[in-house]
Amino acid sequence: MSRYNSKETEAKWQAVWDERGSFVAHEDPDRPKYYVLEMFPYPSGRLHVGHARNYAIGDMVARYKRARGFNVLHPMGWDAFGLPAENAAIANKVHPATWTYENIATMRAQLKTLGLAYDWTREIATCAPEYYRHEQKIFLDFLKAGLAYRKESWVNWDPVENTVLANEQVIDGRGWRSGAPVEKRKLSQWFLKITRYADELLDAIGTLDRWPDKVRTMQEKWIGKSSGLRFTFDLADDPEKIEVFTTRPDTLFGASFVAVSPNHPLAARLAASNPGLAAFIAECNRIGTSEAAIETAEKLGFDTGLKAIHPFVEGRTVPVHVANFVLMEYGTGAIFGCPAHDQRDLDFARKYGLPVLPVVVPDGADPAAFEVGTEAYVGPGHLANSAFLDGMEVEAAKRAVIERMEAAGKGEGTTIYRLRDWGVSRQRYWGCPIPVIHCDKCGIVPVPERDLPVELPTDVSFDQPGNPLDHHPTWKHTVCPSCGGEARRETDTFDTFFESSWYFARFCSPHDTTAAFERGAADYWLPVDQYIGGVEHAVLHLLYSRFFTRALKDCGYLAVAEPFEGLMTQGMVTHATYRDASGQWLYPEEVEQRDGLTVKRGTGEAVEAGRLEKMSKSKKNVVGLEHIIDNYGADTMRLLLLSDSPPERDLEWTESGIDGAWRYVARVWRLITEPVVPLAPAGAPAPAEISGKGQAVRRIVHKTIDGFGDDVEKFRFNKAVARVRELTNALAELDGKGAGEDWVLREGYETLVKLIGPMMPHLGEELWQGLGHSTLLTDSPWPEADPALVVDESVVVAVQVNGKLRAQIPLPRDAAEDAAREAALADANVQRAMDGKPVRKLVYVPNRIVNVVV
Ligand code: ANZ
Ligand code: ZN
Repeated sequence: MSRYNSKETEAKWQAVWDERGSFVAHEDPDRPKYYVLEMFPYPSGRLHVGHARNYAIGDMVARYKRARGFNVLHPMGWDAFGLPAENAAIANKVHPATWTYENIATMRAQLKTLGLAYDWTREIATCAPEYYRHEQKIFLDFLKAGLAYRKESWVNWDPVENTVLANEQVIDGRGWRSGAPVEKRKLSQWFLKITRYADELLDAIGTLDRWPDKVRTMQEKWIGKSSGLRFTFDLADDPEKIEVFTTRPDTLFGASFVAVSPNHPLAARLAASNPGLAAFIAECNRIGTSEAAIETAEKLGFDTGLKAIHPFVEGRTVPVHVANFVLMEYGTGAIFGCPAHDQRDLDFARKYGLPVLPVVVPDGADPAAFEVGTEAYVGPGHLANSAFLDGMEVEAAKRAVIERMEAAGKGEGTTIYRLRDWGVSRQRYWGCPIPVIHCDKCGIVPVPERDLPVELPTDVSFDQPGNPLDHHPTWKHTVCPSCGGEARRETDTFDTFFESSWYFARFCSPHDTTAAFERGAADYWLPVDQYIGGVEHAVLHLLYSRFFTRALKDCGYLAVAEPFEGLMTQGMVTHATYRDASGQWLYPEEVEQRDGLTVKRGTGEAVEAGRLEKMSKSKKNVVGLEHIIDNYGADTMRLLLLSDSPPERDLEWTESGIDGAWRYVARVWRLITEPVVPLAPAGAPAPAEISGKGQAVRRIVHKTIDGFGDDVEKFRFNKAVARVRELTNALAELDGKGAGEDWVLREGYETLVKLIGPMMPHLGEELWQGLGHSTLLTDSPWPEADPALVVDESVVVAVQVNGKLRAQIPLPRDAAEDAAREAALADANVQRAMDGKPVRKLVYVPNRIVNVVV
C-alpha cells in the first residue's frame, strides 16, 4: 500500500494550478460572478496556524462557488503600511520598506504552501507607489467634493510613539501599542467627512441581511443616532449663553446643575482668570479624549460660580460646573444634569452636594413619597413636580418640552450622531503622503494630478523621535504649484485604514496605471459577494469601507453603495498557554506530558498549563505553519480548521485534533486507491440492476451532495465535514460483491472526491487523477444530487385484499410494480386473507396502495 505523500502531492498540484493559471479571473458577462475576499493581512512576519483559518474558509467558499459554475474572483494582497514597520526600523535599523517586503515574501511563500485558489496575478501591496498614487487622487477628489477638510482639533497624543492616535487606538486611556498614558493636544489635522453619510450608513444597515447581527448592532451603536432637544440656558450675571443637548427634555424640571466640557470655550475663557480652574482643566486633559478614557475615570467637577437660569421656572438657577465627563465632541459640549434620572448625574450630585429631585414617578408609586437613593430611576412613568408636564407620560412630556422651547425660540428638536468625522492625519513616515502643499501666500494647495504620486523619500533616518518626513533635509521643500514660490509639503501621512478602505475595488483591475480601478471591471465584480475576516474589524474597517464606497460612488468612481454583500466573521484559533516556574512563556513544542503532568521537555521541570487563549506570538502559544505542513500537509490542517467547530466560534487547536484529521486523510486515501473490487469504468452508464445495499449507498451519496451544498451555503462547514465522514463510512462498508456495486462505488468515490475538493484540494486532485481522469478536479463541475434519491427512501404502502385493508408495508419510494407485488404477496396478513386463492387482478398505485383481487 502506498502511503499518501502530502508533501510531494501538494507541491505537484500547486505547480500545476500555477502553470495553468487555474485561478486567474477574467470578466465574463456570460457567467454569474462571485467575488470572495478574506481580509488582507498586515505583513507582520510569519503566519501561524491561527491565521490560516480565515484563508481556509475563504478558499472553501471560492472553490465551491467555482465548481458550481460561478466566475470567481479570489484575490490576495498586503495591507502594507503601518507602525510596526517603523518600530522595526527603530529597533533593528532596517528600512521599513525592506522589512515589509521581506515579510511579504515570507508570508506569500507560506500562503502558497496552503494551496489557496488565489488569482496571484492580482496581488497588490498598499505601500507601493503604484497603489497609493491612486489613493492620493481619490483624496484630491474628496477634497473637491468637500469630503476632506482640515481643522484644528484635540487629539490623543501618544508621548511614546510620538503620534496622534485615533480614539479607538486609545484603550483605557493608554496607547494601544505603547501602553503609555495618552495626553491631549491641539493640532491641525485632515478629516474625512464620514458624518455626511451618517444617516445613509445607519439606514443601509437594514439591507445587510447577510451580515452577522452582532456586527450590525455594533455599527448602529457606533453611528449612535440620538433624538432630543438642543436649547440654551441664559446665565444670571454673564451675557454668555450655554447651549446644551439632551435626550431627556422631560426631566428639565429636575435639573440641578449645568456642566460644560473642559474644552468648552466658556471653560477656556473662565480659566484665563481662574488658576484653580486652569489647573483642573489641565488635569482633565491628561486622561485623553476618548469615551473609554472618560468612562473609566472618576467623575470630577469644578464649580465656576456662574448660575444658569432655569428656562421654565421663574427665579430658579442652577450652578454651572466644568465636568470631566462632558465630551466637547458630542452634542454641544454642554449638558444639564438631572441626578434623579441619570446615574452619572446622580453620582456627581452626591459628590458635590447637589439636589436630587425626582420628576418621573413609576406607575403605582406615590409621587409625594417617591425618592431616589443610590440608583437613578431610568424607567417609565408619569411626570411629577414638573408644572405643565405633571401627569404626562415620558414621551408626551418630551414632545411638550420641545414644543415649548421651539415656541419660545430657545431651542429646537434635533437629531445628533455619536459618529465623528474621521481624522486621517498621522505624523508618521510609513504611510501614504497626503498630497497637498502649504504655501505662505496661497494657503493649502492640492498637488496637481500630473505630479502624482507624491512618493515617500527612501533616505530617511529614525534616529530622532517624531516624524522622519518632517526631519528630512530636502523632501518637504518644494515650490507652490499655484504661485511658484517656496512652499512645504504636507508631512502627515494617511491613517492606514485609508488603504484598506478601497483595496477590494482595486482588486478589480489591480494593474491599471491610469485609474484607481477600471469602471467596467468594478461594475462587473463589485460588490464583494462574501467577505471573511475577524470580528475585531466589526466597526472601523468595515464602516470606513462602507463610507468610502459611498463617497467613491458620489465622486463617479463606481456604481454600488455597499462594498460587502455578505460578511462572515470567523472565531479565533486558541491554544493552551504554558509557563515555567520563573513565569516565562513556553512554546507548545517545549513541553510534554509525562505521567499525566505537563512538564518541560527534556528537563522534566514543572510547567504551569494556563488558559486557552488566542494564538499569539507574545504568549508563545502558536503552532507554526511549516511544522504542521511538513508533518501532516496543508490539506490536513485545512480540514481541521474547517471541521472542528462552526466557523464563527473559537476553535481549539490540539495535537489530537490534527492527528484525527490526518487519520481521516489516510483513510480516504486508502479507501479510494485500494478499491475492494475494480471500479466500473469512468463515465459508464448506470447498470440495469443494482443490489439493495448498492441502492441504499446511492441514497446516502445523493443525500450527502444535497446536504453538503446546503451546509456550505450556510457556512456550516463542520456539519458538511461530518456528512462527508458519514459518506466515507458508508462507502467503506460496501463490499462491491452485489449487482452494480462496482458502479455504485465509482459514483460514490467520485462524489466523495468532489466534495472534499474545496477543503482538501491537493488530495482531491490526486485521487481524481487516480480515478482515471485527465481533467483537473478544479475544472470539474459540482456533482448534482438526483432528487429522486434525496427524498425519503421508503414510503408506507397500503395493501387491500378484495377491498379490505390487510397490511401496511414499507416500500422504496417509486418502487416498480414487480417489487411491490412481490412484497405485498409475501406479507403474512395478506396471505391469510387470500387463503391460498390465486390472484385474479392486481392494481398498483405507486407510493400509495396495492389492491389485490382474489
Ligand atoms: C439631561 C438628561 C437627563 C440626560 C437624564 C440624560 C438623562 P445619548 O443617548 O448617548 O445621546 N450628554 C449630552 N451631551 C453630552 C456630552 N457632550 N458629553 C457627555 N454627556 C452628554 O446621551 C444623551 C445624554 O447624554 C444627554 O441627555 C445628556 O444628558 C448627555 F435624566 O440631558 B441628558
Ligand atoms: Zn503659493
